[in-house]
Amino acid sequence: MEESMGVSRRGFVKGAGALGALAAVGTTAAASPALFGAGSSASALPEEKVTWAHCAINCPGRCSLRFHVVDDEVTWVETYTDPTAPFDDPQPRACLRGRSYRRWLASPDRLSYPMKRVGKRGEGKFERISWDEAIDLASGKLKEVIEKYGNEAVYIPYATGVSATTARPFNRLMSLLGGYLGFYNSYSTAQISTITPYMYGPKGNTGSSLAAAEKSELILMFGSSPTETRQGGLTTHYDWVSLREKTKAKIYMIDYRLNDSITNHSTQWVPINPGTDAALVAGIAHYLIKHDLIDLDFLHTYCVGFDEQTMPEEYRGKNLSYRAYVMGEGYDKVEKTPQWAAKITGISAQQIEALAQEVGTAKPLYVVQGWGSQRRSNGEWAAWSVMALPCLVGQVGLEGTNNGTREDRTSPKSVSMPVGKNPVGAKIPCFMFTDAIDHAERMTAKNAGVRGTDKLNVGIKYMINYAGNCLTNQHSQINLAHDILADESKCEFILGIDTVLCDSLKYADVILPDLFRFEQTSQISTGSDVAYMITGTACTPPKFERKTAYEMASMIAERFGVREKFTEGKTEDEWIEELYEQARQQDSKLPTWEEAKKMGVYTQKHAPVVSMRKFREDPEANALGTPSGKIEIFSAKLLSDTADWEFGKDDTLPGMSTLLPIPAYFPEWYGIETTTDEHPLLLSGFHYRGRLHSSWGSIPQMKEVNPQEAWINPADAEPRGIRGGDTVRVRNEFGQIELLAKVTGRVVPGVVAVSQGAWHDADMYGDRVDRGGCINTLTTQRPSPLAHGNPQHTNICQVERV
Ligand SMILES: Nc1nc2c(c(=O)[nH]1)N[C@H]1C(S)=C(S)[C@@H](COP(=O)(O)OP(=O)(O)OC[C@H]3O[C@@H](n4cnc5c(=O)[nH]c(N)nc54)[C@H](O)[C@@H]3O)O[C@H]1N2
Ligand SMILES: Nc1nc2c(c(=O)[nH]1)N[C@H]1C(S)=C(S)[C@@H](COP(=O)(O)OP(=O)(O)OC[C@H]3O[C@@H](n4cnc5c(=O)[nH]c(N)nc54)[C@H](O)[C@@H]3O)O[C@H]1N2
Ligand SMILES: [Mo]
Repeated sequence: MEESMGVSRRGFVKGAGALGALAAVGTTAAASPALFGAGSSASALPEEKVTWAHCAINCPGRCSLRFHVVDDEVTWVETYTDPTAPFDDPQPRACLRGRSYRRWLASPDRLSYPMKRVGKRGEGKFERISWDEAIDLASGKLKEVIEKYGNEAVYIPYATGVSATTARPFNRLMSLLGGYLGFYNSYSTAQISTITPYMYGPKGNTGSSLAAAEKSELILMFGSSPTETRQGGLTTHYDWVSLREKTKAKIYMIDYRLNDSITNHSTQWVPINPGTDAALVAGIAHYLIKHDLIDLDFLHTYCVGFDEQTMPEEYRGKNLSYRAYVMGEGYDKVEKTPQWAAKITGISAQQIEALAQEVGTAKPLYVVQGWGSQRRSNGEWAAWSVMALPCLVGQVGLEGTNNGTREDRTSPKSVSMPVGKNPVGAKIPCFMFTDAIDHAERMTAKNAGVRGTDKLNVGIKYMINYAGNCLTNQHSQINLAHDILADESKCEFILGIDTVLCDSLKYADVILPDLFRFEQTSQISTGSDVAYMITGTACTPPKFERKTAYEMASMIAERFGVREKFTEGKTEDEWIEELYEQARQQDSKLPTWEEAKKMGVYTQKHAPVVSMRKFREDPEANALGTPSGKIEIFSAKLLSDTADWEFGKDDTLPGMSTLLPIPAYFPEWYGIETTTDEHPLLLSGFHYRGRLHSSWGSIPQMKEVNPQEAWINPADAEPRGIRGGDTVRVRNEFGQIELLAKVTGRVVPGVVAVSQGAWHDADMYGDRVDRGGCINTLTTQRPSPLAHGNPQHTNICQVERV
């Protein structure tokens, strides 16, 4: 790569080098044409170093980066582009975000020194302190909390800002110090990950590769936008684009937005009301049953619960099957005709019938879902319904099909630094940590999904928030989160570790300034249909007083006398190399460590996977891990697991006293059927191309090209006098946000779409109006019924011009 650079580019590098240096001391640099051509005399050129690196945030496309460095300053960032590589050798090229890392790396807002809080929590007032004082404060308070409350009072919140083989140093540290309250679930997939094992068992969880859809005749994609959420040159976005080039299949995209994955292609948009996928599937099922398009052989051989014949013994004769539900014989006794589904989904009955006819006749059929339809208050049942659809027509486990879950991804073998065994057994659903700060004494296994113990003994008193913005910005109901966090008698100490003062860090008592993964040795394995691994080295030595998280954890370990146990005598670089050698022992094809560092990007091609192929071939020899060994469209286990749980009456169908044991539809609590006069519109979120959650959300150039907007249909905008570009206020019972209006037919009527992850920007000791447009000012902390997951796309609102 270095060799391929011509003189003109070197000239540019020199000029930009001066800018890089400026940026590091706090001036935002803008490219100036006068700099081009500066220093054209070759002898004056300073030496340039180029290092490999990878994006380390929570995007599946952790793409390759190349850092160009002059005089220890990053002058520009590019991505892997090898013009000599064979055409069929895809490359993990970074998107705009990755390529703009220098704006973040050298941002004037970058954290550079340890700090302690001097204002109120959430006010954002801090004062520089020494490392010694910072580590003393953090360790001293940790000791005090452990002594006074026990280890269950320490918590490491869900956080996704760093991905690498050594990304969990604080969990390792806390395991050595007697443990911490654990969590289960993720904010990404709580609902679908919880329901899938009930249906498919732990073995049948993974989907087919997207490449497997090349051979399909019909592809249905629910709640997914690979172009936006899988950006980069070698992740699902790549697979999606190449699939559309190669396949002859007709593609339907079911979304309440005409998302970026549909634009510029003849893929057909099926505009659906949010939170109603289960109703669409029931409407399709009704048509399939009426027109004899159901694959009864498949349902009777491989599944449980479609009709009476395959109901578990003790549930027979009670009209509890899925068929009984669809035909109006069981549960709510309402026939799920396409007309019924049309009223709920907003899709016309004729279109539902036409779609059902195609679903019933096209073979192979590939049904896939993202996680948009499941991050909702009825998301477990939405995800389950989409998975049931291919089963109704027997399109599972065969060439060109999928089991209705998300597409499979592959990555090369990798081994992570052991976090050790956590001596504290108690776990909470990660979404319920604010409850565990506020009223742990009321949280039990039955009402809050507490695991490992019947009830919590003590509230969270100490948090280590490393690389996450989930205390406020990415959590829900920010105004309530603020009230809970601002009360220092509840959580007594918060240690924050980040690269910028994100909203969550404003609640920290001590802040430690981290180095990015490209400022240290780092390795990551990821991929989709093509797997790849990136090995990076430090672009520059640490600047200001920033340190690695491994060093920080080692310093705290030292204060507790467990440094040796923590490090095992190894530097982080030595750990990374040793872990890599362990991975190589499992896959001898991996290059040597030296080769890996030199090549930067290593790719592995895999043949497309068809999910559940073996089960289809021999369902007895390859029985699923469900109680019946079969696919469960009715789950008795779900009923028994939750028999003594407490839940709200609108957590299920009206009049029912249990959760639904079949993939049925019931209205969301804040849904299209439950809007109010005061809040007549549905408000739903989505993941935005311009940010990774809140990451990059403060970079001015990224904000300029990706403005924070409320998408609103002209039918809703006009009566409110709202025009595109107006500033609007979106409000509900939880708060108010202000942002720009995007008046567009790309969102269904009755629904306002706001991308999640914008930086919350409110005076929390003043009017609390969030002028950053962060949707979590308007989301609820009430968890979904079964998973206790985040229903962050489920909201209602009113919109008005400011
Ligand atoms: N650019 C970018 N990429 C990302 C992220 C990011 O923040 N920015 N985040 C990453 C992470 S951590 C994750 S977990 C994934 C998230 O990936 P997903 O959860 O799949 O992303 P979402 O944008 O929430 O939802 C996908 C699509 O579902 C649609 N949708 C929402 N609700 C419904 C519904 O009820 N029914 C239907 N049919 N469609 C619905 C949305 O409009 C959206 O187009 O993305 C990852 N990739
Ligand atoms: N309303 C709504 N809310 C959502 C979602 C939604 O769909 N809707 N999606 C949810 C999902 S799926 C997820 S995964 C969560 C994600 O929530 P978070 O995990 O909080 O993700 P980010 O907002 O990207 O925050 C990552 C933090 O890590 C920091 N960071 C980046 N690089 C480094 C580093 O090298 N070192 C350190 N120490 N810090 C670093 C960033 O500055 C940022 O503050 O959000 C959830 N929140
Ligand atoms: Mo996520």
